[in-house]
Order: sequence, then C-alpha cells, then structure tokens
Amino acid sequence: MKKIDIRDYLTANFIGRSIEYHETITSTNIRAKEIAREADEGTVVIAEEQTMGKGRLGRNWTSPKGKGLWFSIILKPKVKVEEATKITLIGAAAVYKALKDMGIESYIKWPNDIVIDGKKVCGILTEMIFRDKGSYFIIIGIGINVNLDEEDFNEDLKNKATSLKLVRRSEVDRNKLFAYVLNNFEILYIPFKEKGDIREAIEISRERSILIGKEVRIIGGNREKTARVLDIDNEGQLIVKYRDGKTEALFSGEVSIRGMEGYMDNC
Ligand code: BT5
Repeated sequence: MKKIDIRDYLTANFIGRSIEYHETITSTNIRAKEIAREADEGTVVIAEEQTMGKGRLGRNWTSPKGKGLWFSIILKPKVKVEEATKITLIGAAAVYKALKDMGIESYIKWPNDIVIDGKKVCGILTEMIFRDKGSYFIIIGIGINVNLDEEDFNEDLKNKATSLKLVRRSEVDRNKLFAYVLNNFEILYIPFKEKGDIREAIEISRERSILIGKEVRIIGGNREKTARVLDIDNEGQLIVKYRDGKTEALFSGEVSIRGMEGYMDNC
C-alpha cells in the first residue's frame, strides 16, 4: 500500500505543512488533541486506518485500512469561541471544492456531510479544546470514503453511505485529493482566522445544499420534528419552518437531519 505523499500537490502555506502519519490509530481526532498544544497551527494527523473512528454524539466512523482519507487538522484561530463552531462549514466547503477540482460533483448536507447520489461520502467532526483565559484550539476531523468497496460498508451503512470509487467506478488518487482539500481549506480558513469571515464557505454550503427546499426530520435529544428547510443564514444556521408555521434557526451542534424515509431519500 502506498504511503500518503502530497508533496507534488500541496500549495497551502501552513495547512498540511507538518503531517503526522500513522498506519493505524484509534482516532486521528484523539491524537490531534494530544499534540495540539505543542503543534504548529495547520498540523495534520492522518492514519491509514482508525480502530475507534468517531462521529458526532458518540457515534462510530467506519475507517478501513488504506481506503479512505481519515485525518484531523489542528487550528488555533483568534476569533470568539461562539464563532468557532462554524468552522465545520469551512471543512465541508473545502471538501466540496476539492472534489470539484477532481471533476467530482457533490452536495453539502448541513452541517457536516458531503453527499453524492443521496449517500454520505464524507463526514466532519469538529471538536474544541479549552485552555486557560478563554483560549482554545480546534480539531477538525475529516473522513472521506475514497476507495472503499461495497463490502467495506456494513448492512446499516450500505444504503446510506458510498465511496468515490463506487461512484466513479475507478480508484481515486488519495494523495491528490488530500492535498486539494488542504489547499482549499487554507484559502477558506484565512479570512476566518483573521476576521471571523466565513462568507464564502456559507455561500458554497447554500449553493450546494441538499437540504434547502426539502421536507426533513429534525432529530435532537429525544425529540423528532418535521420541517421544511428554507435557507442557511449568514451565521451558518439552518433556517427551518415547522408545520405550524413557526420558523427556527438551528445551530449545528444540536441536531441531526434526515430525509422523510431514510438518510436522504428524497434527494
Ligand atoms: C460524522 O459524524 O459524520 C463525523 C465523521 C468524522 C470522521 C473523521 S475521520 C478523521 C477524524 N477522526 C475521527 O475519529 N473522526 C474524524 P455523524 O454526523 O455523527 O455521522 C456518523 C454516522 O455516519 C454513523 O452513525 C453512521 O451511520 C455513519 N457512518 C459511519 N461511518 C461512515 C462512513 N465511513 N461513511 C459514511 N457514513 C458513515
């Protein structure tokens, strides 16, 4: 199996300039948290395989060996902590743009999924580490199903997940895609790091949204409600309208969005 080598493609100045590579690891997010304090901003931890890959809210992330891109970026922005959660949208927009650079069209399912043919091909997990005096680091973990085969997905995932290889019917160059994600991430991240400006990522998330205009189920805590998705606002919140006519702006941390029948059946 070829080790990750992105020297030919990386144009970013600080994102991905330092990479910690592992054959196997529990979770790149866990490892990134361990080294965040000493690491330079933009340091990336990547692994061929994760044995305890993490999704949001304690869920699992399937990460078979050598077939995906499972990595975490360490970030140290100076913006207010309330702004920091929006970084997930920068990750989503960067993956969308990188796939486009590879000639692959995709959609963004707010706040943290990339979707092709109605199935999830990438998930993003943003975590924060709080330090003294209100300072913090961010770990943005990105998992992309690059060359996974049908048999890499268990029964539960088969109808809601796919890989680039399954969509394209041929292998996709992991090195190129990895570098393209890092390059695009840096371009979108710089205005955010400097002035909290996330407009371009929001615009992309809106333009490529698979949710806007759809009827969805909103799952949060023990509640499940049906609503129509109206928009993504300039703060990166999802604006929904319930059947009783009330509208609400949802923050990314609090909910999961599903199609009426399954993951994103009505797309
Ligand atoms: C996510 O959570 O989508 C965040 C996934 C983040 C993974 C990266 S890999 C590098 C870094 N290190 C980590 O440990 N994590 C990050 P969520 O929205 O909660 O979705 C999780 C759900 O997606 C699971 O409950 C499954 O239903 C589904 N799932 C699990 N593995 C999948 C895969 N490989 N492809 C598509 N769907 C998957």
